Amino acid sequence: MLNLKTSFCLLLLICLYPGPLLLFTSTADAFTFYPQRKALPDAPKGYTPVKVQCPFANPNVREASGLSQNETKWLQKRQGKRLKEMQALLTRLNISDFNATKYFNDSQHSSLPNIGIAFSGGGYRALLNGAGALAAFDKRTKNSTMPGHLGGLLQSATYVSGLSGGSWLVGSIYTNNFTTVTALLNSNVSGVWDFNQSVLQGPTGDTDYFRQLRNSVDGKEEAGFPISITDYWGRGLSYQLVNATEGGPAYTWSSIASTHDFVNGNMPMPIIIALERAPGEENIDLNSTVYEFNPWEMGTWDPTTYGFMPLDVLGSNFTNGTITNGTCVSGFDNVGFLMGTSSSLFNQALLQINNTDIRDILKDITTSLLQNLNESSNDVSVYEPNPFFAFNAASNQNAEAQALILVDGGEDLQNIPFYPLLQANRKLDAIFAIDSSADTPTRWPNGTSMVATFQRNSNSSQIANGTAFPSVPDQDTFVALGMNRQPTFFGCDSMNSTGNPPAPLIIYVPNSPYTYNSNVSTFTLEFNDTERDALVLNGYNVATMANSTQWSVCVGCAIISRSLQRTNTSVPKTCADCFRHYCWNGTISSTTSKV
Ligand SMILES: *[C@@H]1O[C@H](CO)[C@@H](O)[C@H](O)[C@H]1NC(C)=O
Ligand SMILES: *[C@@H]1O[C@H](CO)[C@@H](O)[C@H](O)[C@H]1NC(C)=O
Ligand SMILES: *[C@@H]1O[C@H](CO)[C@@H](O)[C@H](O)[C@H]1NC(C)=O
Ligand SMILES: *[C@@H]1O[C@H](CO)[C@@H](O)[C@H](O)[C@H]1NC(C)=O
Ligand SMILES: *[C@@H]1O[C@H](CO)[C@@H](O)[C@H](O)[C@H]1NC(C)=O
Ligand SMILES: *[C@@H]1O[C@H](CO)[C@@H](O)[C@H](O)[C@H]1NC(C)=O
Ligand SMILES: *[C@@H]1O[C@H](CO)[C@@H](O)[C@H](O)[C@H]1NC(C)=O
Ligand SMILES: *[C@@H]1O[C@H](CO)[C@@H](O)[C@H](O)[C@H]1NC(C)=O
Ligand SMILES: *[C@@H]1O[C@H](CO)[C@@H](O)[C@H](O)[C@H]1NC(C)=O
Ligand SMILES: *[C@@H]1O[C@H](CO)[C@@H](O)[C@H](O)[C@H]1NC(C)=O
Ligand SMILES: *[C@@H]1O[C@H](CO)[C@@H](O)[C@H](O)[C@H]1NC(C)=O
Ligand SMILES: CC(=O)N[C@H]1CO[C@H](CO)[C@@H](O)[C@@H]1O
Repeated sequence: MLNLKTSFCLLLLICLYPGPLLLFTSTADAFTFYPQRKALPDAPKGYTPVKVQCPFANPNVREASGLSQNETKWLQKRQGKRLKEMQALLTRLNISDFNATKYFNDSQHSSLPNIGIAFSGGGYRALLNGAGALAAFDKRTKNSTMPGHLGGLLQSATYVSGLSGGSWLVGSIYTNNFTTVTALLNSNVSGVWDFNQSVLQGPTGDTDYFRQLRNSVDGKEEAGFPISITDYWGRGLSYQLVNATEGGPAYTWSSIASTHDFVNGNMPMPIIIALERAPGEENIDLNSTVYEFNPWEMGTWDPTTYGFMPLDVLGSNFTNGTITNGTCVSGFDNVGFLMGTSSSLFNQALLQINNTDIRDILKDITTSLLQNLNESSNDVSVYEPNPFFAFNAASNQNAEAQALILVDGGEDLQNIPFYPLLQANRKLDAIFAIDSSADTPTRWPNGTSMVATFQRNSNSSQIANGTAFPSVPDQDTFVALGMNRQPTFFGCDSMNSTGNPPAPLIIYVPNSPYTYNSNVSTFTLEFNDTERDALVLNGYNVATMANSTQWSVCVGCAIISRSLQRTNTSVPKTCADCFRHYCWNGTISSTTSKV
């Protein structure tokens, strides 16, 4: 499709025309082509996936034995851009006895720390608390480069990951041209992030919204692709997160890979995750296969399916990793569908709608869709045809399944999306983990997600495949030592980890009340602007510890910690003090002081 669009652009000399170019307007066959400049809404027929000639010769599924060529090439671009950002950030963070300009010039390129930022699930609470942290890390946010602030960390990062509510944050930022949180919150201009009306009401609050949801999902079904509640859920989310007018039906995740600024390495790489439900499996165990969606591919590093497929041809009929007849599918990887998949636990919200007119419009949801599902399977997202059909048949639990079933990324209790950031191929040095989980009865985190990821990776011989994750204590200790109320570093000793060390350093940042009681329920779907903004501001304060200069310098130390080891540089005294203060030192405390 790209070639087609480019040729139209050249042929008609309308490359500067900013809007969609309507070539056909009959309802049945309305194809909308966009000029290259605005690359995101690139699906050929809105939400309906279409069969096309394969865009390149032999699209195939590859073994997960390393990074894709695309990622490797992109990283080279990104490294160049990050160098200056990292120097500027660390200079601002002002670590005494450490000259960032000198350090990164003197040593090899490998000294540049690789940073990832992970945004947990937890519905709108996670979206908004995460947004506050993202704003704090973004140097474009007003005042974020003043002393005690952390602006520039986003610009220095290589990866951002999101799961469930965290995937809404990541997805919304990237489909809105990597704009700022501040701009998105200005709903009158951005047209998104208006949560006054919930996703169960829609921006207009009338039944027309539900007719639009219905129509787009019908289109997909009529084209021969089995649907699930997630299709409706994802379409609904898109009106809040992508575009309020029509929910951006043509926005695909793979198109992120062709946006100009991303190609040039000007921003981190976004990854969202979901979990596999193996045939017959009801509960999602810790050993469930985790799938990631990055701009080029979807797939898993787990030694089960252990493969990646090219995302832009998701929906094509692969058998044992290949397409035999040159026919591909385009437009299946809709951003709303992917965000809906990552957050499919919320599918059940749609089932709560009691208005009979609306239920009538969405009758699929209550009748035919659920016929074959029991109550515990409302959360499924159907990827059919299964891209991994007959692939790695000996270990792939879905090798014989026509459909790949994915569910909410947090259902295995690993609510922080560490998974893509722990892969040794990605060589992460530090991961900022924004935890907006509701673990305790009063809906604050208590380390459950950290414990789950530690447990999964402890089982090295099997699903974890040698992945390194720092040792962490049990939840009682998190609570007793207050590590659920203020940031803590895990893995200060890089060798004290699961799998094959070194593990990245984890900067664990739990949601806690600074300027607002940000423990709103996961299933609160409606926020007025005052509450919304208060949650975001609190998230900013959570990440900066209310603009503490004592904390910001220690964030700098966490960033360079692994690099200092690699280059055999002695640890500046300031940093040694930081590590004494913020590192979990191995203490276990089973005093059960529940919050
Ligand atoms: C840091 O190092 C650079 C390059 O070596 C040097 O020009 C600069 O003066 C140093 N800054 C400080 C504050 O010492
Ligand atoms: C930025 O800082 C200035 C000076 O401290 C202050 O007056 C202003 O309100 C701040 N703006 C924001 C958006 O925080
Ligand atoms: C996207 O953002 C970049 C960088 O801010 C800007 O140069 C570009 O014009 C924007 N593109 C669109 C389509 O708004
Ligand atoms: C939102 O979508 C409508 C059409 O559905 C389009 O006219 C408008 O430009 C889009 N808004 C943005 C900010 O892209
Ligand atoms: C996960 O564990 C369950 C129960 O122990 C087991 O039945 C299942 O086969 C395991 N799955 C994988 C992928 O190892
Ligand atoms: C991970 O699993 C794959 C597939 O089973 C295997 O080939 C590879 O060697 C494993 N890697 C590690 C580090 O164990
Ligand atoms: C998918 O491809 C396989 C192998 O070429 C073929 O046997 C099968 O019928 C195809 N499925 C569909 C739905 O076209
Ligand atoms: C290739 O297979 C697809 C189904 O997977 C089918 O719709 C299409 O007609 C086939 N194309 C050819 C040229 O056989
Ligand atoms: C699947 O493909 C792999 C690699 O191309 C090949 O080694 C294997 O034999 C194929 N399996 C089947 C069942 O065709
Ligand atoms: C719909 O009705 C059920 C049962 O009466 C109730 O529990 C639920 O809260 C209602 N949902 C909404 C959105 O009002
Ligand atoms: C932590 O949260 C988990 C999950 O909600 C809960 O089972 C456990 O009791 C909690 N522990 C503490 C110490 O808060
Ligand atoms: C989306 C994208 O850019 N995919 C490219 C990934 O790399 C392969 C091989 O280099 C290209 O053929 C794809 O076009």
